Amino acid sequence: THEPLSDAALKTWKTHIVPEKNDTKSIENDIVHHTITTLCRGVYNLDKLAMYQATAHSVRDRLLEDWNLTQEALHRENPKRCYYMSMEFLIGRALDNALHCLHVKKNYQQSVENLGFSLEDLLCEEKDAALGNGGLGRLAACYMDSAATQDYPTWGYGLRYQYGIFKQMIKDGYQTEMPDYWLNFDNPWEFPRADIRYEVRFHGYVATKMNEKGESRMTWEGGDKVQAMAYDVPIPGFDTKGCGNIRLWSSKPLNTFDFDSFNAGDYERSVAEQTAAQNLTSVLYPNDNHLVGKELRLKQEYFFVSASLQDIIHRFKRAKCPWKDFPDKVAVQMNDTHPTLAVPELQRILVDIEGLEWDDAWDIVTRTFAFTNHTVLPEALECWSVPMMEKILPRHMQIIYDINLFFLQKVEKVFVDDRELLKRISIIEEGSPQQVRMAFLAVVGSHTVNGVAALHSDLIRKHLFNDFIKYYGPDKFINITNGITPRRWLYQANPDLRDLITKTLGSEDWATKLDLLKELKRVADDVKFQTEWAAVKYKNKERLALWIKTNMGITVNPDALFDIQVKRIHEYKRQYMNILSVIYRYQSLKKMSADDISQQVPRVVIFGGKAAPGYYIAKLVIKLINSAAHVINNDTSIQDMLKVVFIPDYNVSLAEIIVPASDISQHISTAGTEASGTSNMKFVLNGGLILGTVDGANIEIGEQIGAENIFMFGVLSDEVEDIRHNQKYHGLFMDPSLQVVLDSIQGGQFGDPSIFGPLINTLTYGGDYYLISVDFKSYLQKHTEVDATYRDRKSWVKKSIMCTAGMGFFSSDRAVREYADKIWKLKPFKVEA
Ligand code: AZC
Repeated sequence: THEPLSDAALKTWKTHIVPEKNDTKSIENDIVHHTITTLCRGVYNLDKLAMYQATAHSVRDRLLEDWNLTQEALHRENPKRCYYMSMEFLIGRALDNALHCLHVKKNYQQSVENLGFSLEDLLCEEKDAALGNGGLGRLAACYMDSAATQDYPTWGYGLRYQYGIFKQMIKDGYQTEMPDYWLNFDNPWEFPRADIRYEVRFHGYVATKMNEKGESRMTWEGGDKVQAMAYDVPIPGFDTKGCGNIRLWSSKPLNTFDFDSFNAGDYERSVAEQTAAQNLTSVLYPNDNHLVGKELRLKQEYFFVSASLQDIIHRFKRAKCPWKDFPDKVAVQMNDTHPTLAVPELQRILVDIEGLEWDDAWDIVTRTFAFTNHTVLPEALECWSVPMMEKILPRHMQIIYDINLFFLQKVEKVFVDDRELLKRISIIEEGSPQQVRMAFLAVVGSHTVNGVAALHSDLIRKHLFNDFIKYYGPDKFINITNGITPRRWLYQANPDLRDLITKTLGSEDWATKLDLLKELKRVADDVKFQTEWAAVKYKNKERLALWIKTNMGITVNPDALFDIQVKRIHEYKRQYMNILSVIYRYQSLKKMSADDISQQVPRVVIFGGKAAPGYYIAKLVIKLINSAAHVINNDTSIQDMLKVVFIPDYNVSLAEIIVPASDISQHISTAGTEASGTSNMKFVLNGGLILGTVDGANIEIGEQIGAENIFMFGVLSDEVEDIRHNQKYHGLFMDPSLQVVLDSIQGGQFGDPSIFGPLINTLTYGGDYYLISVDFKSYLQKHTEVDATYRDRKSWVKKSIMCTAGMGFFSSDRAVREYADKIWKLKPFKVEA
C-alpha cells in the first residue's frame, strides 16, 4: 500500500499511453529505439538476435498497456479470481503469438523488412520457454491462452526454472541430454518483481504458543528459510484488451541477517547455503508420467505452493473481506497432485497463524480447491515418504495426519466396521516407510475432482477413486475433456490453412468460436475447395521436408504419406510397436518384386520425443528407431518407398512445423493408459487423420468427426485386465508376424542385437505388459487400410476436411468455460480500453 498520487501526477500518468501507433513507421522507430536504449547497440553491431530482442521489446511495450489496464481494473473491481497452480507451463515461443493477438503481424513484417531483416528469421531466434515435460504442461499453457482470450480473471502460478526440459541430441542413435539454460540472454517476456518476495521455511520444529485470544496454537519455528521472488509472464488474449498473467517464483537466498541460524565465523558455509537456496528452483524435473521421489522435488513443490498462497492471501486481505468469504473470491485449480501441499498449507495458515477453528478453516479450504487428475499410471501417482515429510515439513505432516484422522472418522460412521475400506481409503499408506498418497489428500481437500477425457474420468471413478465415490457420492467427480488453443495450433502454426478457412467462412470468427468450423462440411465435396485444401497440406509437407533436409540431411518426398508419432517416449505410448510395424513393412517390401514395390504407397514415418534421462527402455526404443532408420533409409532396393526419420529435440516450436504436415498421426497407447492426449487434437484440427487405439480423447474425436474418418484398432480398456491375467497364467501368444520382426532384430539386421535384448525381453520375459503382441495384428491391418484409403486421394482429402470441420469441441476455450462454470464459478471480467 502506497500513498495515492496527486491529481496532477495522476493526469500525467493517465495521458502517457505506451505505444499507441501500429503503423509501420512507428513500429520501426520503436524497434530502433530499443536497439539503442535497451540493448545499447549501434547500427554496425546488429545481428539477428539483437534485432529479435529489440523487436520483442517493442511488442512487449504494446502488451504492457493491456497488462496494466487489466491488473488495475481487477484491483479496483475485485471480482472472484481463479488461480491455476501448475508445476509446469510449456509455453514455447511468445513473439509470434503476441503479434497475432495484437493483430500487428503484417505491419511488423513490413517494418522488420524495412530495417533489413526478415521477421520469420527473427522468430527463430527466440528460445522456447520449455518449463514443462509434455501434455500436462502444454495443457496449462493452452488454458492460460483461453482464459485470457475469454477474459476470465485467471492467473497461473508456477516456478521459474533456470533450466527447462533438457535438449535432446542423438549421438550414434542414442539420446543424450544437454542442459537447457534458456535464460542466457535477457528474456523480454518476463517482468522481474523485485518488490514481491515471500519467505518460505523448511525443516525446523513444531511448538505451542498462546495466540492473542489466549488460545493454544501450534507454531512452526526454526529451520531454514529461502526467499521466493516473483516474475510475471504476460499472457495476451486474442482480440481482447484483457491480458492474463503467469506468476513464476524464483528462489533467492534470504538476505536479511538471521542471527539464530547464522554460523558465526563460517563464511564459506554461509555462502554455500545461499547457493543452495538459489538452486531450489534451478531445474525442472524431466519426468513425464513418472514420479521420482527426490527431496529437492518435494521442496520445490512446497516452495511453490507456499509463495503462491502467501501472494493470494496478500491480495485477498487488501479487500478486507472476512475469511469465510475467501472461497467466493478465490478458486484454486491444482494441476495434478504436484500442488497438493497447498491443502495442508492453507489449513496451517488459517488455524496456526490466523487463529481460525479447525472446522471453519477446513470448510474454507475445501470450498477453495479443486483437483485435476491426469493419469492412472501407478508409477506416476505421487507418494511421499512420511519420514521425509516429517523432516522437511514437520507441521504439515501433523496436519495431514489430522486431516486423515477426521476424514477416516467420518467414513467410519457411514461404513461401520469396514476395516478394509478404511485401510484402502486412508491418505496414509501403511508400510515401511509409511507414505502420503497425494492424490487422496487432493481428493479430500477439494470440492471437485476431474478427469481429462470421458473414458479417463470413467476409469478414475471406477478404480482409482472408487472408494471415495462410495463416501462422497458421484457428483464430486466430473469430466472435463481437454482442449487446445486454436490460436497457436492453427491460426499461427498453419497460416495457409488459416487463410483458406477464413476465406471460405467469410471471417476470422472461428479462431475464437471454433464450432464455426463445422460450416466447412458444406464444401467438403466441392472439388475446387478440395484442391485448395490438398495444396495447403502439400505445402506444409514441403515445409517439413525442407526442415528435415536442412537439419538432418535426409531427403523425404512430400508426395509420400507422412505418418507421424511425436510425444514423450514411453512404453505405454508404444512407439516400440510403431517401429516394429515399420520393420515389418520394410521386410514386406524386401520380399516384393521391383514392379510390385513401385506400386506401393510411399511412406515417411516420422518420430519425435524425449525419453526421461533415467528411463532405460525408452532410450532403447530411440536407439532401435535410429538403427532401423539407418538400414531402411540406405537400402536403395526399396525405391524410397519407406523412409524413417527421428526428429531430435522435439519441442513446442518444432510441433508447430510438424503438426500441420501430417497425413496421419499415431496415438496408439494401450487402451486405458493415455488419460486424454492433446496432440491428437492438434493433428486432427490441422486436417490430419489419425490412427489410434480406443483410448483417451481418441474416442471423443471419433464421435465428433465421424467413425468413418478415423482409423481405430486394438483391444478395449475393459479387456486389458483379463488379457494380462491370462498372459500371466497361460503364457504369451506371440503374433507370428511380430515374431518374424523380433527374429530379424535378434538376427542382427539392425546392428548388434545384444543392445536390444532388454527391449525384446519386455515382450517375451516381461509378460508384454502393454499388450503389443495382442494388438499387433489389428494394427498391421489398419495400416493396410490406411494405404488403401490414401490411394483414393479424393476421399482422403474429404476425410481431411471433415476432420478439421469436426474439431470445434476440442478448443481449450470450451474446456476453460467448463472449468469456469462447473468448478470455479467464475464470470468473465471484461476490460475496456
Ligand atoms: C498427461 C497425460 O498423460 C495425457 O494423456 C494428457 O493429455 C495430459 O496429461 C493433459 O491432461 N499427464 C502428464 O503429463 N503427467 C502426469 C503426471 O499425469
